[in-house]
Amino acid sequence: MSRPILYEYWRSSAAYRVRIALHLKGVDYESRQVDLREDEQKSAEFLALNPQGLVPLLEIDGLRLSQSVAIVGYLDMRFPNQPLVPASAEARAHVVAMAMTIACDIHPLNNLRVLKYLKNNLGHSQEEIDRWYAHWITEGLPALEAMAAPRAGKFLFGDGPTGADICLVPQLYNARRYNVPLDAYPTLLRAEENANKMEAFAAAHPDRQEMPA
Ligand SMILES: N[C@@H](CCC(=O)N[C@@H](CS)C(=O)NCC(=O)O)C(=O)O
Repeated sequence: MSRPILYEYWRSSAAYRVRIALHLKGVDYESRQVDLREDEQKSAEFLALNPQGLVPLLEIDGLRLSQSVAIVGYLDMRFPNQPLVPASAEARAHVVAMAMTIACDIHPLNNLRVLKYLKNNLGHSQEEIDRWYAHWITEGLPALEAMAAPRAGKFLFGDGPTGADICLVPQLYNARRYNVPLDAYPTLLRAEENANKMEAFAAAHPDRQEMPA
C-alpha cells in the first residue's frame, strides 16, 4: 500500500476524527493542509478532489474518500485490528447513534460555512454567532451524556475506544474553544480523559499538527 494522503486542516474536527482513527489503526499517512482561513477548500484544485469542498479527504488504496464517518468506517474494515464498533447489532447501533449525535446533529450546525453565512449573509454579530455555536453544543451534549452513562466504562461504550469517542474528543475540543461549560457531563469527560491518555488520540490533537504558514 502506498502511503495514504490526508487532506485536512489542523483545527478541523472532522479531520481530527480521521487522524485519531489512522493513529488507532497504526496507519502511517502524509498530511496535506488545506487552509480553511484562505478558502483553499473552495479552490478548483481541491474541488477536483472533493466536489463538496470540505475536509477531510483521504487518498488510500487508489481511492478518494470523503466524509469523516465514512472514512473511519472504511479504515475500520480495512484494518480490523482494534475494532471501532462493537460486534453485536444492538451495541453497534448504540455506538453509531452516539457518534451521529455529534457528527450529524451538533457539528454541522457549527461548521465554518454555516458561521460565515450567519455573519456575512445574514448580518449576525460575532456575539450572536458565539451564542449560536454554544447553543447547539449545549443542546446536544446533555442528550449524549444520558445516552452514554448507562453503558459507559472508561470510554463512551465499555472500556475501549469506539467511533463514538472518535467523534467526542474533537467535539469537546471545539466546546472548550468557545468556553462552553462541560461540568454537567461527567461520563463524557471521563471518556475524553481516558482517550487523551492514549497516544493515538494525543498524536491527533490539533496542537500536534503542522499548521499552514
Ligand atoms: N460531514 C463532513 C463534514 C466536514 C466538514 O464540515 N469539514 C469542515 C471542517 S471541520 C470544512 O471543511 N469546512 C469548510 C467550510 O465550511 O467551508 C465530515 O464529517 O467529513
